Amino acid sequence: MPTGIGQRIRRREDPRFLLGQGRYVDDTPTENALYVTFVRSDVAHGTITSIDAEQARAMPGVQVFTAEDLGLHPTPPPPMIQVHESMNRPPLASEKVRYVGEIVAAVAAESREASVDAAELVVVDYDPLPAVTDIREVVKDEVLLFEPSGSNTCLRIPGAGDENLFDGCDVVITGSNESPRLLALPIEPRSTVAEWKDGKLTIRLSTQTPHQDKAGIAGTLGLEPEQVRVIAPDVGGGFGGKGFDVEDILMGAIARATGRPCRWTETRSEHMVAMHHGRAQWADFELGGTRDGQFKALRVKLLQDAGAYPGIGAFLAVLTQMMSSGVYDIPKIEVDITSVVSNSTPIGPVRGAGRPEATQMIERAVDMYAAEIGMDPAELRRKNFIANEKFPIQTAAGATYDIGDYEGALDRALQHAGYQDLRREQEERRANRSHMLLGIGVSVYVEITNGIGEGEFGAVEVTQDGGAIVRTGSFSHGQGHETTFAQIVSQRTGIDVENIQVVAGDTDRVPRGTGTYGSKSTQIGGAAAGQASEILVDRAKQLAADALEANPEDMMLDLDTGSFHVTGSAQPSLGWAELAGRLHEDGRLTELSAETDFKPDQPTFPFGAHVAVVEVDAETGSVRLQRLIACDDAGTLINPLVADGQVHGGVAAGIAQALYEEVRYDSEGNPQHGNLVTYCIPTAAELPSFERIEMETPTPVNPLGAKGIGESGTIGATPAVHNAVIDALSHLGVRHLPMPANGETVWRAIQDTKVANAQVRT
Ligand code: MCN
Repeated sequence: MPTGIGQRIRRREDPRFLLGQGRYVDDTPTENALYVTFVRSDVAHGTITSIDAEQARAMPGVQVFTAEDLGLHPTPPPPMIQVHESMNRPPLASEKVRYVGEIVAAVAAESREASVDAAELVVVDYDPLPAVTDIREVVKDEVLLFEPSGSNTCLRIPGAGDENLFDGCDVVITGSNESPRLLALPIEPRSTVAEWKDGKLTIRLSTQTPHQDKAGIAGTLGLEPEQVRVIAPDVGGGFGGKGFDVEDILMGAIARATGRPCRWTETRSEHMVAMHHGRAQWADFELGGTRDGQFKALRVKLLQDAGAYPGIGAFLAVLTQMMSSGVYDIPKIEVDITSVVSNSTPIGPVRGAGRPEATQMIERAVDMYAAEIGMDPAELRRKNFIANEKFPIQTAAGATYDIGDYEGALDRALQHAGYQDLRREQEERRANRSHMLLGIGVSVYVEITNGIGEGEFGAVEVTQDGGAIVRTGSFSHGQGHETTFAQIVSQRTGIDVENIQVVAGDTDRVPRGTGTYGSKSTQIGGAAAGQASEILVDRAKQLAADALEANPEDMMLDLDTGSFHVTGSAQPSLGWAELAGRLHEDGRLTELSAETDFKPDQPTFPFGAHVAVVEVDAETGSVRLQRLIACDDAGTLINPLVADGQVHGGVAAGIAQALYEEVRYDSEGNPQHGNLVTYCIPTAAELPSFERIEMETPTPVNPLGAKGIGESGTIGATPAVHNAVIDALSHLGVRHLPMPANGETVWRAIQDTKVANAQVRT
């Protein structure tokens, strides 16, 4: 009996994870291994004057590697970012350090303890230089990180500069939004085990992108791709943060230099400065339109912090630009992008990657516009939505949205929330001068998944016992592919989900792939698995027809029983196991397999509406999230239960950004977030039970009708919660709050309005 698409089955991988039976990189057994510890800069910006490793090298069994020992070349950023070559990133710093956490040396020893002790004996002397971490300062170029480049700007896409952009507008609101620098913070930190054998490097990584890592590692170590095997075992979360990085290059190089297997697992505090951070974008916006609420033009100026070395983080603002129209029909949009380097951990994707920033910007602008013209924020949204009949539509920001029903999503969310009753309660509390203020925040979002329209590999083969193995180039670092990909194959073959094994994350067992980011796995990897299943079934019909001496044209697959027979006559029939058994006897089992690459024409654009209800104590500033209603539309859901889980995790991360999390540096570039006491993440105790409303608008972009769901919750929740806190305080005159809108921020904003109001009265 197939367990097909749309069934709410429990995740098959969960018993393994919940019972502690997951196997992660650090669980890899190795014999005769060396343990590596990295010596990292504790200075944000400085010239290296000396590295003294004598004492460390004198310890028994200790080897120390500096830049000159390994002879690795600096790596340029991905091709979409063209920078001066001085901005290429050296795996080990040799002349200058540019952020706290940059690697200066690597120490290998016989045990983890010995390598940590030896690393402490490596003395690095620096001539400190002024550090810059505030991007509004960085952009002035008064302190340069890379002098030969002559500027801190690493990506510049100027806006059109139309002086008449707001002609004909009665109202133009002006505001800004900072998306604070965040951590991805997976439970499992990064870990690498590298081993050379017979001229081949086998490297186990905690990653989201095994095949891309293979290409990257081979390229930087000067190897042929077939000399590298990447294995990603179970991965304890990635949230956008895991892909091959300088540590992995170094581990491959150190294993080659020592001829021994090498292991490294980062500590939590190391992880917090060493793995790339996310967001860190500043947006100044102007939204213009008519006094009765029709938007006419949007101008946005984006300033993106790329951190110390420009990588994909510099490019994230381009995704923000692409999604800047949000769900609205805005005829004219102008976006100006500047990405800069700063003395901080490099920026990269963190769940949402560029799209939450767009939603936060436009949803804040819409709320400000509503306040300006005195219109209900939900009503103003409704008035400006892209109408359902306009899809597919290219927005003025340049994205071509596949399909949408934004009003449908908003209606469902508002109705479920009891929006009018909430507004009445808010009025009553204000009229009664209650200090427990109620805030209602709305956000309607659209995002882009499979952002650059990539394709993916998928293969299915039948095993001798009639089960199936699915090979996919996608990789699950917690999303549940072992369940949902099996469902896709089960629906098309009638093979029971329990008899379908999903193989991913080993570049020797899966020939090609792109990995997982941008919530693209289901729509391309899932679609490829589905397509391969269909090819397989066609082949199997032919083979069954041969065996039953029937006409292949007349053969059908009965999905309920998983058996082939002639249409209209249930007997004789041949099940998968019987067919596979016969082919196996003839040495032809491999004929019962199929592989394909699925490539869609374009990305997909999931959408949804979130409503947040908060209670703010006007005396203390403390904020409590009471309710979060989420209506997220990812097209056809393969497994609504898995989708629920994805939305729950995403929403928690979105709320965390709005209310709790923030990476901070002091004026000298010292990180203030070195552990989980200073970096504040919410637990279940801080969060209410989320109220999720399902909605499915299938996309025409792939045969599954599926769009991505992995990041939606994060994108929708942050602006809803942020808007809710500001809404609670709006009658006091508060128009803006920086994120995270925590007790301190809120209390200060209330005090500021009191001071301002007192000054007005005086
Ligand atoms: N799904 C579904 N129906 C759909 C879409 C998805 O049933 N229409 C299911 C999928 O089959 C899959 C899950 O939902 O089991 C997520 O699928 P998809 O939206 O295709 O996203 P990806 O699998 O490509 O996951 C990536 C995405 C990203 S980019 C980040 S970051 C992220 C995330 O998903 N990191 C996560 N979810 C995470 N979940 C966990 N537990 N841990 C992370 O690190």
